[in-house]
Amino acid sequence: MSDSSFQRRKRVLSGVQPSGNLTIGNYLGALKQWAREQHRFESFFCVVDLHAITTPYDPAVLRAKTREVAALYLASGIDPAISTIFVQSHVPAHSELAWLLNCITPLGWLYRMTQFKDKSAKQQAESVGAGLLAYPVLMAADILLYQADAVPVGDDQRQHLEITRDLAQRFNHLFGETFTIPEAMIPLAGARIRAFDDPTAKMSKSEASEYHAVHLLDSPDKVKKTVLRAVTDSGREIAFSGDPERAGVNNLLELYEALTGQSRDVIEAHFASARGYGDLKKEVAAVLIETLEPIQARYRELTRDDAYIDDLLAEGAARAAEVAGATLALVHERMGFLKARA
Ligand code: AQP
Repeated sequence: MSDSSFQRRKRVLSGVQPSGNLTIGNYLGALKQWAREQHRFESFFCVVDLHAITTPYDPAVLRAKTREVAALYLASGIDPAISTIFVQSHVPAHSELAWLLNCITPLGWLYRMTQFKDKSAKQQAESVGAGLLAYPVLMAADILLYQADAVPVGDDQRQHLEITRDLAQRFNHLFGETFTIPEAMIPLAGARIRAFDDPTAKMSKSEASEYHAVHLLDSPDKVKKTVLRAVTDSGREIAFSGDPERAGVNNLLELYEALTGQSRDVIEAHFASARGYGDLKKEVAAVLIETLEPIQARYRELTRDDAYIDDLLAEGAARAAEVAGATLALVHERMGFLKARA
């Protein structure tokens, strides 16, 4: 081990946009692994509100969802005594570094991003903002400011992690070693939960259709209704499968796998005697309800007092600003900005 490995614990940074009601996909792809990994890594988790304004939004909803998402981090097991939780816009270094990185980002890299193509296709061409195109640059700034070694995310963020690594390498090449090159940390199970009403699509919190997703704050009744309506196929066999025709059943099984932690063999054996997809749906709904119950109870407790969350976020922003400020100062020096006189 080199001397430098003793200098600091490995770091993670990740975030979720306050752009809707958090889904079970956000929990399994992100929050659940954050809670697990916070014991191994020095952890920074932010509510990425600056990302949430890259598509049309309502300011009052953004404000309310920002606090809600922070409370859901805590309710999902993020411990503020060991992890730093903060709101992205409370640390101006994120916007500043994003601008600096924008200036060294080839446009071609951004036009290739799947998320930009998908999200811009859902809007009128003239209403697509430059921010949606530059979204991955802001995400790179979030990660690189903290010199993060790893970024725990769902599978859909793989491409954005690649561009972050490319940008860090480009910067280091142009201006000298500055940024740590981060690795994506993708969970083995639950990395890409699909929509209940369309298993060809990823489950997304900003999708409005009623039976698209299970949300972390849904009532047991709503969870049951959504899962029982899940689109499947006309077969009967309950087995994991990569066949696109069977994506609905496979999604239910992957959910069951990620929620219970059981192996695929054990799960298939368990459902071998089921009478049909109805049995599978009932059991998936039951484990979902069981998973959400303690999260919701804790959420209700935490949100009795907004001041508690706001105080934690203020403390988190101060800690985050220290780390981010040090990186930004180094970036300024490397890029040749004249230092302001104190
Ligand atoms: N369906 C999913 N399965 C597994 N992981 C998922 N994530 C999102 N959807 C799934 C992970 O959750 C984190 C939150 O990401 P985000 O809020 O920055 O944006 P996103 O990836 O675009 O997530 P959504 O829910 O689809 O948000 P909207 O609808 O606002 O765009 C990430 O780690 C992501 O991988």
